[in-house]
Amino acid sequence: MSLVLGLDSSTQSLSAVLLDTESGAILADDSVNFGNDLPQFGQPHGYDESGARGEVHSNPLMWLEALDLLLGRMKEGGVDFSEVTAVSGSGQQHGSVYLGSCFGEKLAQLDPSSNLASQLSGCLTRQSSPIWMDSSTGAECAEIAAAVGGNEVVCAKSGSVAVERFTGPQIRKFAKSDPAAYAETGIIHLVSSFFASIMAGKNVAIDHGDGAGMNLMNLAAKDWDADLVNATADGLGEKLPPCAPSASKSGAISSYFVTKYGFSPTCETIIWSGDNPCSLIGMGAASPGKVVISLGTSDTLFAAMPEPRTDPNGFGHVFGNPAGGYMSLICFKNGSLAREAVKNQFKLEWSAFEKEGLSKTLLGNGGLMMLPFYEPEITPALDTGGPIFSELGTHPAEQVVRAVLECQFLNMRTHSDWLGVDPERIFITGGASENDGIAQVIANVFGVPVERLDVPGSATIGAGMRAAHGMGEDLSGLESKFSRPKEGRTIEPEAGAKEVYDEMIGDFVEFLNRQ
Ligand code: XUL
Repeated sequence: MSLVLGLDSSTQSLSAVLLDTESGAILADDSVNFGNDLPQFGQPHGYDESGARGEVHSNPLMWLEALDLLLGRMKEGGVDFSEVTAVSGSGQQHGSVYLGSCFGEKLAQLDPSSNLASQLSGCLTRQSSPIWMDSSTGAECAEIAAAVGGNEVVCAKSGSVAVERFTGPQIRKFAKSDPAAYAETGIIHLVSSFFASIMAGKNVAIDHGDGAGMNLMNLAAKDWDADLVNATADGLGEKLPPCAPSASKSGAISSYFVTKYGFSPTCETIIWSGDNPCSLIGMGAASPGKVVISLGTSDTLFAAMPEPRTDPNGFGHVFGNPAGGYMSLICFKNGSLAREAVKNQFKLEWSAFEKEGLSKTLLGNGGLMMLPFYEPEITPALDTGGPIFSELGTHPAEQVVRAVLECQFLNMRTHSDWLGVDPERIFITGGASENDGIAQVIANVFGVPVERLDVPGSATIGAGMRAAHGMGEDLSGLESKFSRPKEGRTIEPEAGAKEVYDEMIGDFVEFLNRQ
């Protein structure tokens, strides 16, 4: 038996899986939902909903409280952590945590008779953490781009144009709006490296997968880019942890976890990565050839890339692939956000959502299209939300359901063209991937079969697989154990669908460009 633990700190929850990498068994899994389990923080969906002008921040103390709650609950439930050989994790990408220089010392002396949040709260130099949903840094993006010679330069260096939710522009905004607190900040972590540091009991590196989502890392050099760092904020070079390959070991687990939860003092920690790079691993898509669509709060489309190729329109990103090389990623903010808005508008259940919308309407929805952006969108960049229909008037539930789904995936198809990949199959993951109706629309719009994997959460599983990979286990062996398609759940495109959507996509792009 060889046990590894994978953790995943996402927007709405912190989850864990315990994997036996010899047998391929998932021995335990559990999750703490920030809203339901930690209502005292007043962040029902994992972030402060009162932010103005596009600001979306979370409370990092809530994440720490969740870690103690999750491990305590698993231990009480009978999980024996003493056999775990390695731990790694996945963090929501781009979010950042601002800490004083005391953080490293505090980590080395954590008292297991108390909890993480109360012992580390004094280290925060910024009480809240901007997360990926934040869209408040338009001015800072423009300033960074101008300072280095334009967005083409930012994109060629970092793999993405300057992006509002990315960490560099977020850091610049903090340095401008609160220079005193910025000056007091000794180290800035990503969500991933913050948790990884807590597990290791010392400050640890940012991996190449998540580091590429900051507009600060030079993709070719896989290190901080001096021009981008200097353009972002004064003295930033001294406040960033180093960059390192995703499989790097960071030493034995902190004694806090040994005493409190029964981990072995020899349990190794592997640095964490971002949720999309971890999902790439969990989906078994570390080598080029598979396209993955993850259906979560946001929807993302990603694939491994042998060579970095950048999006000429500036919406797509290139990150480090935790297995080595690169991956592409395109993020659509109105994923479940839009599907839920329609579900709630017509008071539907998910099962009815599928039946209501898809069995009563025809492929192509009789020409009715919708811009399915209930909130400001990332791809394409739109500052205001609110759905727009191609035809005036009120539309019944079944037509709106079909419109939101067809147009979400037409939007995804048109904005992933630049990848130059013609997938033979698409692998889907995330909460909504269980819904056959949604999977059918994806198969129809892309004209290829859609597969689901037999895993409960690809980022969490991917984090566990990365822990084993960091200990020297072969990734392809791990993929054959943990990333297997679910039997009998393949969805084939319906007859005639490809022709309908090949024709409709031109009309959709025209409709989009008219707005
Ligand atoms: C990717 C992105 C989101 C977050 C969600 O660039 O912003 O997918 O990673 O946690």
